[in-house]
Amino acid sequence: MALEQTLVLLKPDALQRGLIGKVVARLEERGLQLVGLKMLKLDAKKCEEHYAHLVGKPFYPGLVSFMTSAPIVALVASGPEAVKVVRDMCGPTNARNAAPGTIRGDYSLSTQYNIIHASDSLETAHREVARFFKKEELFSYERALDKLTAAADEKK
Ligand code: IDP
Ligand code: MG
Repeated sequence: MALEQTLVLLKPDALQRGLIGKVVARLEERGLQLVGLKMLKLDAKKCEEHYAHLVGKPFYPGLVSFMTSAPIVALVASGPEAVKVVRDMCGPTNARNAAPGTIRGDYSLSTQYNIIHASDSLETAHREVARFFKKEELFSYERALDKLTAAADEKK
């Protein structure tokens, strides 16, 4: 098991619906460490870079207009197997298929307005963290509670 960093975006629907605090709290309560956090407005170019795998899909123009409609909150969460842990906390893309207890399953009924983005692999996470955060915007610090979030050999 390895300590990983993953990129999370709290989408415009999360901001508009007043859910930023709740979603961030879930990540913190799970034990994940916030190592970067900011608000920004996506432009069409950055949206295209981030969602390059979806350009050309019929819903892509709607996705760009949604993602650029209001600010988003970007954060980097760190923890053992953080990429998988956070993806599992999100639930599947179509929130109607997401189990209760997941973020999408508790807060969304939509495939597009599904509250949260999270990196889908370690390789993607490296690229996505670098896309949204400069090195000096990421912090390394110790928390007293980290002695209890997982055993030391789970966080090497
Ligand atoms: P993911 O966010 O679960 O990783 P992706 O397939 O990477 O899902 O899609 C990125 C985002 O594009 C989704 O979170 C959602 O906002 C939007 N999206 C994906 N598929 C659809 C669709 O079929 N209709 C509308 N929006 C979609
Ligand atoms: Mg994705």
